[in-house]
Amino acid sequence: MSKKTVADWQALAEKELKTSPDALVWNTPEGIPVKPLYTAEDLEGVAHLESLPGFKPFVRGPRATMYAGRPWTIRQYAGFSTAEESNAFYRKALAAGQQGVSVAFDLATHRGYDSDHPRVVGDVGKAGVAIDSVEDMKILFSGIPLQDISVSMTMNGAVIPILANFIVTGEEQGVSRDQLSGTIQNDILKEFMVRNTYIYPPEPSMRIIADIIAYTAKEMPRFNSISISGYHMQEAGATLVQELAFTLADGREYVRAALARGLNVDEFAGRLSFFFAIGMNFFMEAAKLRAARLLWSKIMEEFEPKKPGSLMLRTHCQTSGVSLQEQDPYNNVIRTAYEALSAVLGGTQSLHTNALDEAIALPTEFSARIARNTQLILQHETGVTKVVDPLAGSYYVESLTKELADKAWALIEEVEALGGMTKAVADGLPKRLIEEAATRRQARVDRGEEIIVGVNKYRLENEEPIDILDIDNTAVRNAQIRRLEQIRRQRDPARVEAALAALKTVAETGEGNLLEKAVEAARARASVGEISDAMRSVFGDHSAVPEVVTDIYGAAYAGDPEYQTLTTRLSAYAEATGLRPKMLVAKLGQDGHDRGAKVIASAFGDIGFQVVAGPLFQTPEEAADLAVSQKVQVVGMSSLAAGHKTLAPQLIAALKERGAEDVIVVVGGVIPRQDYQFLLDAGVAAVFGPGTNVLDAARAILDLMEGRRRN
Ligand code: 3CP
Repeated sequence: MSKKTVADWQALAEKELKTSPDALVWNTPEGIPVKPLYTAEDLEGVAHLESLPGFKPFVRGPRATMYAGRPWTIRQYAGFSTAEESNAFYRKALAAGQQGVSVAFDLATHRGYDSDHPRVVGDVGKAGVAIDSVEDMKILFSGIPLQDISVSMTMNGAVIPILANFIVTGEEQGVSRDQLSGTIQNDILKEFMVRNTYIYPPEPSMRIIADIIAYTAKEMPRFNSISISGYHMQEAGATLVQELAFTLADGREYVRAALARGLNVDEFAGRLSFFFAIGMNFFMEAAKLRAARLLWSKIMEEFEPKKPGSLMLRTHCQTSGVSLQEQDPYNNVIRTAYEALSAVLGGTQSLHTNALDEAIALPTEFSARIARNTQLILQHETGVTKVVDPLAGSYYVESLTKELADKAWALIEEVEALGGMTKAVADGLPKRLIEEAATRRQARVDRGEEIIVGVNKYRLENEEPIDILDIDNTAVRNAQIRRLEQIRRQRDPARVEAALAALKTVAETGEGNLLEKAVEAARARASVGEISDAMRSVFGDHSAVPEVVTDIYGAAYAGDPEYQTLTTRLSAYAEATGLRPKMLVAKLGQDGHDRGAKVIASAFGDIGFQVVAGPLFQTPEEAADLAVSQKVQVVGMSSLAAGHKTLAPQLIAALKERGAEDVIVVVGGVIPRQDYQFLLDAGVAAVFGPGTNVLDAARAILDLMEGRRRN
């Protein structure tokens, strides 16, 4: 029998399909045409195929034996309410098989505010644990031996006081700095791009990072100084190529910052770590991790390190938060399991699997158990740990690895041409590209081109609400305020003042290390807010100007009759009233998750609304002032960090106080069904939860406006 060729297959496929198999090519959002068949021909000339795990360029994994030698770390991100409650949660999780701790801080802490600050009333203890001082941190890790359990802390804004508190907590537990193991996220560039929990402007923020790398390189050899994160980019809507390219370009920028600080590359490079999202594109996500390792070793070669470990990309992964759905939520268990397998096949070092209810609330004990067990079952029951890099040699995966690497490299070069990532971020290119990708995706989902089971297809008629965790934010805040007052009574004010003054001097002069001085201040029991403010008084606050992309959502709907009906109705409204409908998209409190707000602002603008994109971090009163001065008819409040029950009523009251009770208030974002009635009773006109089709929301808002006009 003669050997069959690809041409033979083409002919057979054409017969089967009655058209060219080219019709089966799937054009991914990355611009990668995925063919129905890959063969040895696709791998001709692919250089990385010959490599072995543990050796550069590490495509096949950073360790020689990978999970056969030691499985990845099961590291679930968690934290809520008070330090006491979070500590109890961690201890239970560790006893039930979790292997490392990962702390979620509340947004007040992220942004360097103590719990008693008036700007954070709706945020304390909500989306993470409230930490105001060493005393809270000591409770958080009580009974958790910090020399044995590695701790990840997702902190970027208030990174100096939090790391200082962690070091002092270790000291007071009898664990010296050099024994502490773990990771601090400390990745500010992506905050300016997508996550928005920054405090200071870019330049001093980059200095903070260099100071932390310098301090940990010298004092904390087991500690990873940074977790260079693409996760939030994918969550904000980035394609995998964008996630890969911008993350690695960020990494390169941090290396340059540390070198500029006078460090030798081998002193710190081995303790740089990474963090990626793993979404539903199963093979491409695994290939992404392989491509990331390949590209990072290429980038690091430029700096001519001597140690092989300096070329090695080690990463944490988290299954995709945006892939979770509110509708038919048990589907999320299935999604997360596939994503977890993909992360493991890609060779992650550490993994968080999302809980099924994480699209709407913090995990309950029940949902957290399922999430943890998803990994335990992978580790103990499936056999996937036994063989290193089992996807190696797959025509498809190897080809994807190369294609992703090539495409990401082209984008990395584009960033380089702009002068590196700090400049590219200032120029706004990455943010713009990500927001365009997010808006395109929303249009694909709304149009049913991208299927989400239980959301835009196979939707259930009736959904039973599931039990979710609700935090009594007022009780947490009161408890935190009591402890802050106690600390202030017990500490030596002169010692605190001197430590804060010394920190301020280092900030002003650029001489010395900010973290070293903050450790002194933390020992003296200066609070997170006070340490942050000492630096704020020198560095100032960063404030971003909200920009909105245009003509992406509308373009996807070109010629669509439903879309046209809506735009015609809007024009008719404008003609009848002499006003184009005007809406303020408001973000209140310290919630910086603005993908939803940006997509809405962009899509509504295309549909025909005049949109005012409000700045981040407004108080309800500030948003009401803006609504009045801009004469909007509607305020759309976007809430993704659970502050809605506090903030929406305050917004409505503030509008009333300003005589603007006729302004329609709608709330969108991560709002549990259980809270809808509360919000409606408080005067909210409509609630748009996760999975809302944007056209449906626009139609509903127009109905409300027309209804008001008639009455
Ligand atoms: C590993 N080791 C091995 C092997 N594999 N030894 C022998 N044989 C092997 N096969 C060793 C390692 O060298 C290391 O020791 C130790 O075992 C631990 O392994 P590791 O791979 O370093 O794993 P881990 O300590 O878990 O560290 C993983 C990384 C770390 C490096 C990725 O940075 C990390 O844990 N990151 C987590 C970040 C995180 O959780 N972020 C949460 C974001 P040595 O150390 O002695 O070398 S949550 C954000 C959510 C969204 C939001 O922001 O709101």
